[in-house]
Formats: sequence, C-alpha cells, structure tokens
Amino acid sequence: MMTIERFRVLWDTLLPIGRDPDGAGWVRYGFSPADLACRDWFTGQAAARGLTVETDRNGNVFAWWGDPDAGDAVVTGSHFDSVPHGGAYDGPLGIVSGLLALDLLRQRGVEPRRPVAVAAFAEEEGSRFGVACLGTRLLTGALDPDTARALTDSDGVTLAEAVTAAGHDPEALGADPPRLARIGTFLELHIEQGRALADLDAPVGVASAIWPHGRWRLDVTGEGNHAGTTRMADRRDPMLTAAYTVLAANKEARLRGGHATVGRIEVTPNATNAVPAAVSAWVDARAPDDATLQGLVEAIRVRAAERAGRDGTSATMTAESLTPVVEFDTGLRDRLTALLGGAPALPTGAGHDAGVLSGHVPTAMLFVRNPTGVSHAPAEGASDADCAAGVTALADVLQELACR
Ligand code: HGY
Ligand code: MN
Ligand code: MN
Repeated sequence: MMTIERFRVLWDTLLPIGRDPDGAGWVRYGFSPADLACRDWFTGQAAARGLTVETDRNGNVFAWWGDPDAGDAVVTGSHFDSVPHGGAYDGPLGIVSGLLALDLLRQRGVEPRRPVAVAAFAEEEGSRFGVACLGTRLLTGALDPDTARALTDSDGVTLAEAVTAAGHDPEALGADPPRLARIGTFLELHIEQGRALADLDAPVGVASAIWPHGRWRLDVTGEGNHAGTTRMADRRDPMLTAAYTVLAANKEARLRGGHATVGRIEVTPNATNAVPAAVSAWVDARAPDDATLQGLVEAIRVRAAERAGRDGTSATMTAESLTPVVEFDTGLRDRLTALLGGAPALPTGAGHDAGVLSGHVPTAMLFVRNPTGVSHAPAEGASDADCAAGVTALADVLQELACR
C-alpha cells in the first residue's frame, strides 16, 4: 500500500513550482521556466531512483527502469504543463503517481519482465502554442513538424525558438517511430475532471472512452469606428456577431447533449471607446460521438454566418485541432477493472495524451476521485487518501502488465 504520508511528502516537493504568487492556481506553460523547473524536478527524482532519463526529439521525457530497447515496455505518465491559472493535479498527479508506483514495486521486490518507464509529455494543454497534446501528436506523426515549428505563443515566440531555448534542436521535431515502437502498453493516471467517481463513492476508476473534441477559431471582421460618434444603425460591429455566436454555441450544445465553451477572446483594437475592427474567439466543442460533434460545430458555423449577415460583418470558423472519439482497448479496460476489484469504468470529456497514444499502442487510463469535479481551475483537487489509493492501484496494474 502507498501511504498517505509518502504521497504528501513527494507531492509537496513539486507543488511550489509554477504556483501563482497570488494564489491563483498554477501557470506552467510548455517549455516555460516553470515547465523546465518541473522537468528538472523529474530528472532529479528519476536519478535518485536510479532510472535512466532521456528526452526524445519532441521534448517528451522518459525515466526508464530497465533497458528501453528490450521492447514491449510498460509506460505510464502524463504532463506537467497547465492551463493558465489551472489546478495542481491535472497532469502532475500522473507523473508523481508513476514515480511512487515504481517505489512500491521495488518495495514489493518486483522484478519486471519488461522495461517500465514514467513519462512526462510536452505541452499537453496547448496553453502556450494552441495545439493540445503537442508532444504526443509530434511523437506519433499526428502533427506536421513544419506546422509545429511555426506555432507561436502570445508573445510571438515560435515553438522552434522555445525548444531551442530549452536546449533542443527544433529541426529534430517530428514523428519518432523507433521510440513509439518501444511502448508495448501505455497507462495514464489522471485526476478525474468531473464528479462521476464522487457520485459512485469510488476512489479510483478506469476510463472507457474520451469524447471527440476539438478547437475552432472564430474570426469576425467588421469596421472599426468611434464609440461615441458612430450611429448604431451605421455600425458593422464584430463583437455583436461574436457575442451572438457564443450564446448560440451554448444553446446548440445544450440541444445536442454536447459541450461548447468560449473561454478565450481577442479584440482588435481592444479599446473601450472604439467599435472593434475584428474579434477572434476560440470555440472548444465536445460531444458523446463524432456525428454529434460534427453537427454541433456545423450549427455554430451556420449561426455565426447568419448573424454576420445581419451585422454586416464576415465570420469564419477554422479548425485548430480535432480528436475523434477514443474507445480505450476493451480487453485492457476489463482486465484493469477486474484487477482493481470491480472499479467503475467511465468515459470522459477531457482530452489526454493517452487519447493520442491509444491509436498506436494498447492504452488505458486510471482516474482518481475529484470530490468537487472542478478542473482547469485552482480549486481542482483530490484527497491525499485517494491519491495514495491511486498510486497503489497504478502499482498493481503496472505489476500485472510488466510481470506477466
Ligand atoms: O482540454 C482538455 O480536455 C485537456 O485537459 N487538455
Ligand atoms: Mn487539462
Ligand atoms: Mn491533463
């Protein structure tokens, strides 16, 4: 059993990194100083355990127990990076739990028959460069490296410049079949981003599926003008079109049992006393199945165009990333639920590196109970007892997968 104390001791060594000094959550953007500090922490913890650390061509870090080239490795892990002012658990819990699970296996005297690794994947949230699961999409060839190199953050820094500053070669970014081939099974432990386990009164669950989801950029162009002298009838105000589209997205999602969110908006020139010239807004849309998601996005696109016609503006919606539905390996899922004493299997609306990898290797996810269900916000959290239970469950599964 993993003790609550041992979880808390290790957890507290990572917690201060990237924490907002005003207490507004954590800010750990991919390849930022906070992210690099997390990587240093990880490297130190891995070295203290005698694990061999390597960083792949895409900035994903692997800490190996055993020879990675022996093949058929059992890999666990997640990501360090966060959304702006996010919670402490989304991502890091999977990495801390992986290190502690290896501690538990060694304490049990387990001798794995195949390599085991804990991984920290790069820029899963896409908070800095706009593409979610950047590290695993590059690793698996799902993202074109030239496109990736040119991605820019809000300061105009390209991914190529950011990885260079982090000591990596941007020209090396790209698919890495030999490294992917090393992975026999991937297993991600993650805090649940919802309340299903709380409602089921279960500390640990097993993922069954990930909803299809994606991000669309809405660009609305109008006519910048004076807020005080421009008659209302003469305006071509893109903010009206954008605001209407936000409300329409919410309604269309509710009508379809999907989710649609606009959490980010940029206004040009962004002045209090000027009718905007242009407004960009990002739509995060998700639904239980691919067809429903497609219908939802199309409905939003149509409503935006209709409103633009009334406002005298022009509106376009451009897909920035799209992840089809992920059905996790059913054999692996059932093996885990049985091993974990009938732990519940549940879908999630949250994207994960496991979702990207599941198209290439047998993949599973474990969820740890989140009492409030809140995520992507400072209040995100799990009890130490449930986190310790998650580590024990992860160790049990790793032992099953690595020793059988
Ligand atoms: O956005 C997501 O679903 C994930 O947390 N990156
Ligand atoms: Mn997240
Ligand atoms: Mn995550």
